[in-house]
Amino acid sequence: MRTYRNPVIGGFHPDPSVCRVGEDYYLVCSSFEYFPGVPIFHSRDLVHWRQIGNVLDRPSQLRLPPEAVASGGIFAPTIRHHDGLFYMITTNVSEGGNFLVTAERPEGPWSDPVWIDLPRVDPSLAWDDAGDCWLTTSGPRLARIDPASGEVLEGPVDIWPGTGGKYPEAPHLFHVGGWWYLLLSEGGTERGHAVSIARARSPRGPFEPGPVNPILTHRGTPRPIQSTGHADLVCAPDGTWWMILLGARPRGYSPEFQVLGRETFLVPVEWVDGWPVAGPVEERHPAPAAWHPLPPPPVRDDFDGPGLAPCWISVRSRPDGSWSLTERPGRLTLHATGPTLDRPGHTFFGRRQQHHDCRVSARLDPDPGRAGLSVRLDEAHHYDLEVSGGEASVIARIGPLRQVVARRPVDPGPLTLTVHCRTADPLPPSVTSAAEAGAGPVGVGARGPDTIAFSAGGVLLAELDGRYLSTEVATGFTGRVIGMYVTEGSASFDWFDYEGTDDEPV
Ligand code: 6LW
Repeated sequence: MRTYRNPVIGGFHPDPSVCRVGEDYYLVCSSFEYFPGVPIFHSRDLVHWRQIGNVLDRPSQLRLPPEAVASGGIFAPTIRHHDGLFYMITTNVSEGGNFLVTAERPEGPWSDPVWIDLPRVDPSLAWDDAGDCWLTTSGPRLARIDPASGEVLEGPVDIWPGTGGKYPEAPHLFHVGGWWYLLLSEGGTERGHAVSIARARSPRGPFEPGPVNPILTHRGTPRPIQSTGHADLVCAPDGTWWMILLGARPRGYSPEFQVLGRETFLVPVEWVDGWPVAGPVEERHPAPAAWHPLPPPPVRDDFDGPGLAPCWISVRSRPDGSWSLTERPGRLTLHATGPTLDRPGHTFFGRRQQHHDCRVSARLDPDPGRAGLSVRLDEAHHYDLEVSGGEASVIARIGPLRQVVARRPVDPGPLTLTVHCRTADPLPPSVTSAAEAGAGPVGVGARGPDTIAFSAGGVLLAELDGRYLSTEVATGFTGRVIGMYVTEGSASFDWFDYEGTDDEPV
């Protein structure tokens, strides 16, 4: 029997929402303080996804001022298709609140925001047969709106609050077989996460809870996939139902730690006596009937195309003039906009770390400037491999501490920088501390359950404990992003490689 492998979209891709149009599926995720925002993916089988763009790709749609804290910005989006139009509704918690944008084609262009004067997060849309548009938010609350103007026509009112878990959120309404099903997540987005269900004859309720709630949770289990929740449902053309949801893959012991953030998973749904039943979420499940594999994504971005690939994200904004693909053709040239990665306003082009084991390399001409590769969770948690003034150095920023942990001279001119992330599995019973590592490059031999190694020109400079760049240390809703930066002058990058090495093909 053919199976597929979870997660279906690895790395920091939380709060997934999915819709189907004919035989095509479209999926969006949260993006928080990153610009452009709300990555959008396409699939023909729910398993193989390709990013086709970013819904919020211009400042008129997404403003993230310097005060927008890490894990602020864009929270959970919902994508729906109604009457020939795509709708994406989300919340900018740092500027403006709830809004929706529309598009005729999922790759865009998407409209400017239609603002909706309602509090709370996790907005979702559903239409009834009369054409009325129902909006739900965390709480959960229900309102009727005019999606063209954003005007609130009725409500908001509280609806079924779940089974008592904290943060009843991510409500989605589905009209199936004469019932309105309310799918809800509760218990918080960490290890207590759960998905519950209720139904009513009208979106206004009253809602009766399902006979077995939660319908899906991994709380309190030793399952390798944890934090499962924030779910959306979709029906395939063959009538089978599927749930898309977030989960995490923690590693290590007491406490576990997660470095990739919350990822996107897929699980089959059965209907039993008129109620959906799903889970647990396994690493492998029997595949959907449709099967449309995609070629593996290219390891190398040569920066030879006319535009940037959609995987590249910057922090808060991407000012014109801070980057160019034409200044030195075939290269990504970056100009510094701020002097440090420790504060907002710097020039950074990164992509999500999607595998526990991966190798990232870039060919850099520092031109002369201060530039390099950074593995980041936020301004206060990043490791940098930096080139400046004839020297390559490794800098660790962990909370209030900032330390140059290794440096060595390098020849002038282009240089290849390499970052190698590894998570040990099976886990070692003990962790050697960096202090015990002895002579040689910093940290080498201090192999904890998660390491990040930094090399310049093929020479290893340092190997650091990756757990400091985890959700448990940094807190927040994101995951690791690895990318190129410049904090002084300018630099050009000839190419950037990202190779995930821990995945079997799906
Ligand atoms: C999101 C909430 C959640 O708004 O985390 O897992 C919050 N669920 O629904 C941020 O991603």
